[in-house]
Amino acid sequence: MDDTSKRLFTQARQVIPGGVNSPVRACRNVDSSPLFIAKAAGCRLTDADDREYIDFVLSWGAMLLGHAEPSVSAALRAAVDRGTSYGAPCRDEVALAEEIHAALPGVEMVRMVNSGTEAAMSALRLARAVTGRDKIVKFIGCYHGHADPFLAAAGSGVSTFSIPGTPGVPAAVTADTMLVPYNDIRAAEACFVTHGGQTAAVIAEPVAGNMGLVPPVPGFLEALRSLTRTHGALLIFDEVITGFRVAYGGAQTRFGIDPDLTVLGKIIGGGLPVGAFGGKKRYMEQLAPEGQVYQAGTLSGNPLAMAAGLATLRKLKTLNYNAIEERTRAFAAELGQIMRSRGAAVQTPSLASMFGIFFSEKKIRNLEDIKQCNQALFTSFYNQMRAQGIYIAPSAFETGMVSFAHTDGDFAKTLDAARAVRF
Ligand code: KE4
Repeated sequence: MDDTSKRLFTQARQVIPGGVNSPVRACRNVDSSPLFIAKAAGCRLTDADDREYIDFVLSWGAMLLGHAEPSVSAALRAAVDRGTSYGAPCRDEVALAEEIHAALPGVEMVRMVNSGTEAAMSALRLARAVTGRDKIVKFIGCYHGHADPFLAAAGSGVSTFSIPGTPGVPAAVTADTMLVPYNDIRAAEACFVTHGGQTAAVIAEPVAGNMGLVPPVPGFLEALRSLTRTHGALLIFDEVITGFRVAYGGAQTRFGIDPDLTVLGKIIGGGLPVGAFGGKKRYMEQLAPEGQVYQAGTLSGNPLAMAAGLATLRKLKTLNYNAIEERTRAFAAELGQIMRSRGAAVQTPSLASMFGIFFSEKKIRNLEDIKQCNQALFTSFYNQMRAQGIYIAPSAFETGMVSFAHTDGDFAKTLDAARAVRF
């Protein structure tokens, strides 16, 4: 069935570690192997064996419009004919920065980079420079990319492989990273009791998406804002997933919180490699060449990436976020009902166009809860759904993503596939 993918995977493993360029894609956590994708359009992927799948991964959230969206593809085709990289400023960098500021007013200035990792790493450096402090508070199960300071107990790939930290990261680097359970404001406060004067920042996914979908409990984000203000630390919102997804203005607009710094990625690149970090002008102006904090990148502000990102945001601005939220909610609720009617204890929370699938009796609040979930059931569900042409994330620690390209027919086909699953 997946002969070409299997052959390509064997070939890939000769020249690429694990046969993949990012660990979670290897599908090891669900006892499977990766499909090699030949093309994508709308919410559909076509693999190397010409089989089609309904895609609920969407390049880990980047493709909110769906794949090969016409206005994005047209913008990219036009941009290619103007050259692919200048290493100098271009008009679209300014336009995208202005578009981001207009959508997220708290982001007064923004610097483009090439990945979420680079954005989070740079935001942390800036926060440490601005405060003159070294320690940070990070939430267990949140993932901010693979820069050393964050790999103390990251979610996503590391959590999937249950590696608490990773070889190659010096203990001295993670010694300044204080880890607390997500949604546990008391634990975050305790960090400040012991290290308040040394803490540069609290970094959080305002809606956790790297341990499955875990929304903030009421008051959690507000408490982080007040705690950081009280102690002179910066609040960094990692909106790589939530930015332009949970609202056009991101989680900070949806929840009415004004972070000091914001990390962005995925959607703002329209599928091209883009990250960004931004925030209050008084902080951002401390970045070189204006200030002393060094940060740089050959391909930062790349014209193709800017064109794709701009076209994406301009299209998203015209779309109805309430409608996709309601469609995702109804779909996730019915998916959960179908699975429960077939004897599986499952939670299928949703928020905006994100949904979770947790094989658990209880509501999920943090990574510990998720580690109690039935991994075997998730693995079985994943493989039975993939065999029916439904492509969900190959890890219980990832989040389901819906695009504006998903139709009622796609949801119906997916729910029919769930009805055929044997638990
Ligand atoms: P990248 O360096 O992968 O562009 O972004 C890192 C990152 C930062 N912050 C958040 C909240 C993120 O979700 C991510 C990356 N997300 C994972 C999947 N949840 C990327 C998938 C992968 O590692 O292959």
